[in-house]
Amino acid sequence: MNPGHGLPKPAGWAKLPYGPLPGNKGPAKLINFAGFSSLAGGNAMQGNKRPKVSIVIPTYNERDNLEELFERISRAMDGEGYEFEIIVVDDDSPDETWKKAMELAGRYPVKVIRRTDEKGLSSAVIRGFREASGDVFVVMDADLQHPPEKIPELVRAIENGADVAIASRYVPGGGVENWYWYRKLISKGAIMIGRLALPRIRGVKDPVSGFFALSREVVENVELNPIGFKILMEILIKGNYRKVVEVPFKFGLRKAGESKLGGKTILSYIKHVYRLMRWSGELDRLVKFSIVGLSGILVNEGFLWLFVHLGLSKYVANVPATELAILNNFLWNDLWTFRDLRTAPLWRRLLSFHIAALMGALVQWAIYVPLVYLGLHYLIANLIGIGVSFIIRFLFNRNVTWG
Ligand SMILES: Nc1nc2c(ncn2[C@@H]2O[C@H](COP(=O)(O)OP(=O)(O)OP(=O)(O)O)[C@@H](O)[C@H]2O)c(=O)[nH]1
Ligand SMILES: [Mg+2]
Repeated sequence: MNPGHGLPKPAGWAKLPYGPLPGNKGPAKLINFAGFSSLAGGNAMQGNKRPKVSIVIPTYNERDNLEELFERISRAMDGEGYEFEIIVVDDDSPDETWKKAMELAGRYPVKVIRRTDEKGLSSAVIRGFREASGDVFVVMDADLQHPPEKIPELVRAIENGADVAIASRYVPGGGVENWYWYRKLISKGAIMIGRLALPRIRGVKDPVSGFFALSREVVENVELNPIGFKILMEILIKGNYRKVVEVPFKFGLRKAGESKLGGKTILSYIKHVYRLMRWSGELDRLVKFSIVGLSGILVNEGFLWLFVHLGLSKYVANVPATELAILNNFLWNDLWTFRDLRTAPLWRRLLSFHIAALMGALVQWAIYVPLVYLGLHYLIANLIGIGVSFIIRFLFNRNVTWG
């Protein structure tokens, strides 16, 4: 490999040599890509020209993995004739990963960014994007759990028209090695929550993969939030893209060093999903859905009172009262909560809404009975049932009725 593997650098980069760069200035919370220099000639994928590839690798104490990592990347990329650069974003690792990367920069096309004033996986990747001069960005871990030999396949997918190509554990042919069943369960459960709560990523099987490629345009002029560690999810919610493909891969065992992402990750993930729900307007829908639900209680009670006063039996009167409440809720959700999502025919939306209501009632009952049997106060048991039923009804309606 020759070190002068000179990639044309974007304007802002012209003066910066390969090697360590000063840390990020200022604690900007949201990193804006407006400052990106556009590439001359526009999207390289439009012509026959092969794209240049910037491989962004966040590192923290990964010193012993770097040599094999760079060697395998270079072999894979050279084998396919891709021009590429490796961008290591290191958070001033105590094991001096940055130093090792600089040493290797003589043999491989490596830019090293040593950040001393900022930490965090997502912000490291975002920083890497800012320094990248390629047409296609690839993000991967340093610990060889992401096989570098997959990179050409991901880049090819972009060349063939995808905007984002994900190395996915959860499409046929993909998988994880040596994970305990509970780690698999947590991983899949977390993904399910994300896909249900954020309909834009509903079709993506592995939206939290740390190994993926994207064309530069996907994140150009997009404000990505550097908090959190699932940068792909952030990109999939906020990015400019149409087509996502998933390429199967086997998530291997870490080669050397130790894991940085431990137990705090679940809570941090839930917070991230919440932030993205807020950003994408899904949280607003949830609030509207709740308000409509409360109005339904009033309608239900009101009609129950009316029917009983008109002489209907108390045992029967709650049936039409409930149905009227369901119709009330449907109307307001259709006109307000999900106004922009009325694509299915009215009869299907109405039917689907009733199915959700029925499912909610069954779930509420199925939670109430055993909890009361186990000795919980019946009012509390009912409240838990209502809560779970509410979530199920919201998710079903959001993803099916107005999906
Ligand atoms: N720059 C930077 N890199 C980080 C940070 N945390 C983790 N990384 C890197 O991000 C990648 C993923 O972290 P890992 O610890 O391997 O996470 P993981 O793959 O989920 O966990 P294991 O399966 O145990 O390896 C690795 O290359 C880490 O070195 C961070 O705060 N800053
Ligand atoms: Mg790892």
